[in-house]
Amino acid sequence: MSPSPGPVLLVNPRICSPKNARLPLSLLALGAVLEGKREYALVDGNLDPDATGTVLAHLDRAPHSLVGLTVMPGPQVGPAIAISAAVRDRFPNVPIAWGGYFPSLYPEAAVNAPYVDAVVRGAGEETLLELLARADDGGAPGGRGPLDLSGVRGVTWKRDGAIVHEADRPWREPDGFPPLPIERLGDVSPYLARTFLGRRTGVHQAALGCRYRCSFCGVVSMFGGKTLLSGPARMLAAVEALRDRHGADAIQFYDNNFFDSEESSVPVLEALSRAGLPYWCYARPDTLAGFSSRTWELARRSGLRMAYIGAEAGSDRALRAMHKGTKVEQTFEVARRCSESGVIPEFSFVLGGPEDPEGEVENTLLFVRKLKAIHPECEVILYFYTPTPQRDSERARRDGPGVRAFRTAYGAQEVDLPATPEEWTEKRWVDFVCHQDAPWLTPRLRKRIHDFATVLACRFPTVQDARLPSWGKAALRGLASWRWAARVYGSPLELEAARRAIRLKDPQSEGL
Ligand code: B12
Ligand code: SF4
Repeated sequence: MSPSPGPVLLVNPRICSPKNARLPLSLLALGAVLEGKREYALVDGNLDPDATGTVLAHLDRAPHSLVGLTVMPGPQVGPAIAISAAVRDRFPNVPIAWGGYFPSLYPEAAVNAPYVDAVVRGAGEETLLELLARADDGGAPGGRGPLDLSGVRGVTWKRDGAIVHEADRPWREPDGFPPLPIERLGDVSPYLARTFLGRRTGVHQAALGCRYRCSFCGVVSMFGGKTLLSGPARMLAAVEALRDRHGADAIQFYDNNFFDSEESSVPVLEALSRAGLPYWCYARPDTLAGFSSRTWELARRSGLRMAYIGAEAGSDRALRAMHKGTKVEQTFEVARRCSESGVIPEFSFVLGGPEDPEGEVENTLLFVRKLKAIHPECEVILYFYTPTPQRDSERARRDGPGVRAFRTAYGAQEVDLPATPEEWTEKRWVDFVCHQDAPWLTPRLRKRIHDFATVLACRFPTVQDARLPSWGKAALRGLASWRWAARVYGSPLELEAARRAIRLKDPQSEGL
């Protein structure tokens, strides 16, 4: 007879400082499907200074059926390794599963570690339930035999040490999932941050995926160019719950592309007008540029204050090469529309594709100056072009849509991607996933971009820094203005020193 099912522990390893912590949506989405079915607890390393100790204490108290960790590529992999290795060491029989973008994009590397039994690719809700059923069959909690996950869709696991990829699990419409059990977090105040938008900013993701296929973007590999829209009713209910039950006075939407089309956006905007909260979201230049004046007016009334817009490059040629599907004129048009509507656009760029880094970078810097002339308050985020490896479509056609179609090598020179979680923690790979560096950039070009970004950040201090007093911003502006006017960006040592002393927020690394 199988023993009774044990509790589940869901863990968000540290990815940012406590002041930047936001509601851990990945864990809450999983908790939602466990509610009423299974005992579970959440541990958030962003707030808990000793997440490993807390996890071990939970496991000490009761034999668990599973420890599940959510892992994003980059800075979260190291803390995920530390927690998983400590669990494996003290409780060798408790199954450990990783889910989220890191294992979904790099499943072979993620499972290639003694402290990971299974990785969950893509959507986690149904896969987690099936995984738990298998763990129970295997004799969990705590004293399981080997896990047998054959046939569990969306899982990559190890059978007798060999990596096995089960078929992909299709994504389900977001409206079919239960509401997030936010009250499970206890006091949510630490998650409702003071931002440019409000004193208590909540977060929500309404739709899933993105139907575009920009060649650099990890969302393409995760969702295969599909959007699953959420109805306005569910979104409004979630926003009102954040407002009325938890005291949120502003919202940050995490949808990869909040405005899918004008037609689908109008009912969403109408619903948000009823909620009456200022909000931030991700958007595309072509969609926003195509909105009618009426829809722009509705967007303004709905509370849209800031939109993070993937401008990406300053030439149509570069945009075509990235399969972005937008035109630079649309970015200018959005800057004008935002300016008229009092919306602050946060334009992000991916600088220096491998074909023409020097020319493309100079062109983009000029483009940024033109945008600043149209809308001086617009924010600019400069990343390096380090495309997330996409699925190999030829291989997918040949072998079927399985995980083998993920690339294990990268770029024209076919550089091998890391083969273990540990290798992914090396600085060069963390910089790579954070778009902070690319192998083909020369030291001169790196410095040029760094210097430009410093002058830009000081000449136009970010409105997102709600802590910095206005005298600090005025001082930075004054110091940087001659350089910006004369286009002298080289070695701005005085600005770097001033920025350090004044401690201006960096939206690029911290988010809103
Ligand atoms: C919030 C967020 C952050 C926050 C983290 C939260 C916080 N502050 O507490 C911050 C700002 C720190 C952050 C940082 C980074 N992020 Co981020 N982030 C997001 C964002 C906007 C939302 C994540 C989220 O909550 N999603 C909602 C949940 C419900 O979805 P989910 O996580 O996918 O979870 C589902 C499944 O994956 C699965 N699942 C997840 N975990 C687990 C665990 C188990 C056990 C199981 C079974 C299943 C499972 O089940 C869930 C339900 O189906 C996403 C975009 C997006 N919309 O997802 C980008 C995103 C995930 N980030 C991304 C990246 C790359 C980063 C960075 C590493 C780099 C960068 N430049 O952005 C940085 C690190 C920067 C640094 N210097 O530290 C990429 C990942 C893809 C890629 N290109 O590799 C995304 C997709 C953005 C993008 N479009 O490129 N990020
Ligand atoms: S960059 Fe934006 S629009 Fe393009 S695929 Fe990614 S999420 Fe979609």
